[in-house]
Amino acid sequence: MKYCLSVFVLALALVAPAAMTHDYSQGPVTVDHPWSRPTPPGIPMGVGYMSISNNGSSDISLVGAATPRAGNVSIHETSMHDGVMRMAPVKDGLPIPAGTTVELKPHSFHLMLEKLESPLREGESIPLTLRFEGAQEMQVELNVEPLDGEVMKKQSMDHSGKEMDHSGH
Ligand SMILES: [Cu+2]
Repeated sequence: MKYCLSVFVLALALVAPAAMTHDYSQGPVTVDHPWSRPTPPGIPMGVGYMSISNNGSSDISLVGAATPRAGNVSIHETSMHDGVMRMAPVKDGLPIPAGTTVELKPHSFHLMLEKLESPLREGESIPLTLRFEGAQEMQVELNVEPLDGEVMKKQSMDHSGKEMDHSGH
């Protein structure tokens, strides 16, 4: 048992840094680790996660995004109301005040890649254009990361369940 655990930890240590490290900087903006999840066939929606830092002295907003892989990309926020998880489009852009970092992550802000023309597959890099108010547009790539391990599998099942009833993710 102990042996298995240490092999698992070692494997994580070897694999994680390569998969986790990629960032983009342009002017005052740094986008760290843009990533996505593989999508099951027949589900035309995917997600986009990343953290965006504004190292400048004036506020900016993320106002839109686009990728050739999806018909439309929306900025969403997932929130809890009376114990029910919901998501809603972020109106007027996602503010990133000067000197702060905003994380797009599961159960929080995220990009929705809508009208996917083909499933997102593990290992792919999805080109993505981020449009800002107060900063120049940026090109990044979403790494489609594997759903490996029990915790990830469970999250992914939760995720698709919620996606089906459109109550959030
Ligand atoms: Cu969403």
